[in-house]
Amino acid sequence: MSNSDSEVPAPRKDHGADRRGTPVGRRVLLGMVGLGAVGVVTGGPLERLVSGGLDVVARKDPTGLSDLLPGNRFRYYSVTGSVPERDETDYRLKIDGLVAEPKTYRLADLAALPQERLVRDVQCVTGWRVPRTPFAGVRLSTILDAAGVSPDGGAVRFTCFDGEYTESLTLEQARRPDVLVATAMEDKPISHSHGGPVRLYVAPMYFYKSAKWLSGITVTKDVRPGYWERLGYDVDAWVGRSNGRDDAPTV
Ligand SMILES: Nc1nc2c(c(=O)[nH]1)N[C@H]1C(S)=C(S)[C@@H](COP(=O)(O)O)O[C@H]1N2
Ligand SMILES: [Mo]
Repeated sequence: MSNSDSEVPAPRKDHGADRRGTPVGRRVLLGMVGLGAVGVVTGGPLERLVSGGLDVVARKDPTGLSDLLPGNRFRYYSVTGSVPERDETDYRLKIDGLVAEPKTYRLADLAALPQERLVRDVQCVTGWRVPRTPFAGVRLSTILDAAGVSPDGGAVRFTCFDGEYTESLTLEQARRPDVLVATAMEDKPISHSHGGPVRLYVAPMYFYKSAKWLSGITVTKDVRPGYWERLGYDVDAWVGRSNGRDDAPTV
């Protein structure tokens, strides 16, 4: 595993969970970024998950606020212990499923397509946030259009070359202009730690939607919940309007 970026702490398999002394309990606390408040979710999918014994999602910083203090820093996340490195020689992105023409892209193919740059706030559902972070790459809609989505296609499933992480969007969400197949972050090629050479970037949603080490885009009929979504997070992960929050959107 490459974890060489100086600013990134060790990987946290449990999505920021602090195993030291955080009670795994009946309540799941989510830090409320910006408001400085703490949201409590009871009786929702996360709680059912906890009582069902799968407590990995609940075991997080109970306030999320401590993560805010250092400020403006990304946390490194990977659900797997090590991830292979891929570069221009061996990176491939495959689009398949309910499309007229499956395709495989290399980095140079992606670079040849029209590029889009967005500058928005990044927000992890556990509470930390990095304001005004540039991402650039190809709109996902460009890649979907090039493959020709079949009339029965209704959703998109994303897979990653870590072999484990998955994500999903409805086709309507996937076609938004602020959803990118990103090759640059902070105006540099995306580092391995941040999911390079290519990650998904879903600007209006919590950062768990932005699958790192993207290798597959499959058009499906229905949404298939992704890795964290099967563990209780919302599939529709709009910032400020999901995962137990109903504050105004922040992006
Ligand atoms: N493949 C993969 N993508 C992933 C994750 C992961 O563990 N594996 N974690 C998600 C979560 S919860 C967050 S907050 C961001 C973290 O991105 P970063 O490591 O670049 O800060 O990646 C998202 N995409
Ligand atoms: Mo996250």
